[in-house]
Amino acid sequence: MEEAVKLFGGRSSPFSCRVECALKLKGVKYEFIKEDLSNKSDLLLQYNPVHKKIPVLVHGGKPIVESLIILEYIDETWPERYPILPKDPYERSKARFWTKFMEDKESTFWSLIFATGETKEKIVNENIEILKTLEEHALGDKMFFGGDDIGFVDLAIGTGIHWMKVVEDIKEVKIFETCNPLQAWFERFSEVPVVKESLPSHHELVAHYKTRMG
Ligand SMILES: N[C@@H](CCC(=O)N[C@@H](CS)C(=O)NCC(=O)O)C(=O)O
Repeated sequence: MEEAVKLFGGRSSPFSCRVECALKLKGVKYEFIKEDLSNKSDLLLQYNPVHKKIPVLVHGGKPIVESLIILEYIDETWPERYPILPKDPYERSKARFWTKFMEDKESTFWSLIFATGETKEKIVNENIEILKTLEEHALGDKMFFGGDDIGFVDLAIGTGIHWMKVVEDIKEVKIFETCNPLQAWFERFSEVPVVKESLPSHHELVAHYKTRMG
């Protein structure tokens, strides 16, 4: 008998969204448990006592935390279905490098939310530099970061960029627009059926963050 899979997540979280995409790509049936982050459930605190964050994947009663670690767990647990990480060790190491690169730069992106004036301008330029680096060194002329199909890096970066476009709108800045190859890649990424059905709408997210940012 298959062990139950539960995802403690939230519709407005890019980290939760990338896990949902991975589960759908693998065709894994799961129960989605929406967490209210302003009133976290006892189960969430029990399953993720260190960071107290979503997403948490619970498989057969055992919790796995941190979205990128969850993606690797999903790939290793259902290896016979859609491959998320490349099989080749060298290609795997490159995929891990780029997801780590983006993870290390996450604070540069989120710091834009409360930035103003010159600081805002500086952070915009830093984000453009990050995207240009991705374009030049990771994407090149490939269809997807994963090659002909989406994989680990696409899921990590694509969900991040969907949210970046929301922050761009709210802060009235242009980051993504200056990166043509990445824009074309994002259009292809967001048209992949599993991604299309999992990403919350841009307008929904703008409304959500506007309320939170006052
Ligand atoms: N590095 C974590 C980040 C997860 C994260 O930041 N989750 C946010 C929602 S988008 C959260 O649960 N925040 C609640 C809190 O910080 O109290 C991952 O990749 O899973």
